[in-house]
Amino acid sequence: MKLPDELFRIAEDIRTMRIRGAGRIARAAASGLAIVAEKYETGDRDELKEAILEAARVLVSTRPTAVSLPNAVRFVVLRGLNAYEAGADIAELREAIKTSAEDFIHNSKTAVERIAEYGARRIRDGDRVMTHCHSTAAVSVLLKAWEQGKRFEVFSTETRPRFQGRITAAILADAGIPVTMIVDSAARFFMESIDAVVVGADAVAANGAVVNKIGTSAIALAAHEARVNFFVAAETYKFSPETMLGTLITIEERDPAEVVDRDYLEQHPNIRVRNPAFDVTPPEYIDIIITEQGVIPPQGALMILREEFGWFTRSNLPDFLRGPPSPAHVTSY
Ligand code: RI2
Repeated sequence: MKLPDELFRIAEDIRTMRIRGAGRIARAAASGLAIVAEKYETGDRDELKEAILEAARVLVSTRPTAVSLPNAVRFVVLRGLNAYEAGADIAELREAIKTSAEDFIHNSKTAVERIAEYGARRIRDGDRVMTHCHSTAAVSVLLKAWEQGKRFEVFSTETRPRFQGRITAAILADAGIPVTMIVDSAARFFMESIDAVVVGADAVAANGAVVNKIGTSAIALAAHEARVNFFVAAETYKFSPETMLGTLITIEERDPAEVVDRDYLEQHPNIRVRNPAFDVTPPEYIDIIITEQGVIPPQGALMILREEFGWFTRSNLPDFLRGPPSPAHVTSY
């Protein structure tokens, strides 16, 4: 089976974080499946189905934490499998995959726009807002509020070790929003002067816990201590259906060389460096989750999951799309 090179390029870009951010990863995965549907050379619908499943496997194995990735792949594959089982011929099967990928990408972009609208209502004139990492959803809330004429300032963490906070700060500054960049460990120092924290999410669990960039839970703890509102902006495809069944979300650990350079690691072989990419913020520290369906308290996560993923437990998905990624993908690259 020779899958198109473009598919492997997308997978590699996700793995190395050239494509990053939970929403972007999901849209890239959907487009990867559409490419396979369009370009995989065969006249046999069974072979095309296998190629799509193999492509799905390649994509979901790239990064283990952002649930948007398997959710996007499931959305596209499930419609393809349904068409296949309904007797679609090869052209119809190609079309089913392509249109469901397009639908996912369209819905995903619309969801971010709605989140911006709902979230902007929570930003007030004169606020000082803190954010962490680079989340398209969180940034869109801030940009929308600014566009509506609200005037506020933002404290943006730099976000070690990959410095995604620099992307956030640049986008906000380009829009004219006053922005102050701080090191991650300064979050508590500044918290007493902050009115609200807005972050994105890589995954939301059934109990309302939010998995987001490492450091988020410490910021949430500091916000909780200082009685500062803590908002999460997350599309519903970041909610994890597996957690309805009690599965824990896997936290990705990345290469120690992202934290300290290889020379240092070689000079100090007895120092162990660990690099978890995400952490878990418990629901008690979260005031609201802003979704495209509306604003919910974290306790409403299960309701969203039932509505959006009621099909999950009874679907005809293959096993590898129903469980968490294998532990092989969790070790550093
Ligand atoms: P959007 C990112 O993960 C960050 O943790 C960010 O908060 C989250 O995805 C959501 O991003 P990474 O890919 O979907 O930088 O809101 O590891 O853009």
